[in-house]
Amino acid sequence: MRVFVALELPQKAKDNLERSARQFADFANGGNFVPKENLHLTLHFLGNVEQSDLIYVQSAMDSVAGTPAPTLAVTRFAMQRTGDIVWAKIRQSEELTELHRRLGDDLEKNGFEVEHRAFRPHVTLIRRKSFTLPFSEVTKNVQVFNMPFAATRVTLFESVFGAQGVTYRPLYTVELKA
Ligand code: 3AM
Repeated sequence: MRVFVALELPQKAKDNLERSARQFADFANGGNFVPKENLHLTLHFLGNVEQSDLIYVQSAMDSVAGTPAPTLAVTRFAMQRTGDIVWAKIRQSEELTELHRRLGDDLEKNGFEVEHRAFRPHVTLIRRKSFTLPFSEVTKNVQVFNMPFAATRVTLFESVFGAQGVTYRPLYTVELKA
């Protein structure tokens, strides 16, 4: 099964991102808007993992349970390098960097491969975006709700591809210290 570990976002944060997404939609020719309930901040993408190996992912997650919850805030909207994805960029913080690093180290100790590219915390909002105006013009019309919020839940999700597109099925969660 195809899995990844992510920070869940509080409902209020998802509501605010959805409000911004609706403003982007006014300028969209198409594109896949991530459904509100799917919004998340990926910490580590693991790809295909056998069901019987999930316990090793869970034990890596257990090692970060109770560590400080990062305070997240959207800084701005940006295009990902390939140019077809719109991200809400998330401010770096020590807690977030540390959570990402510790979880990555423990996943590696348990035999998983994790990416060593620089961690660019973000929430994906739109895939295959297509706008009627240049992105720099579009963003002038999109409000950034930058109120900080605590992200207290680290969840292992399975990506399930179905007729309705991708859905993310939560398999296991650990709580951080708020
Ligand atoms: O949180 P985002 O949207 O950036 O892009 C995929 C998504 O990240 C990423 O895993 C998250 C949940 O699907 N993803 C998918 N395939 C990937 C791959 N082959 C990948 N990340 C790295 N390598």
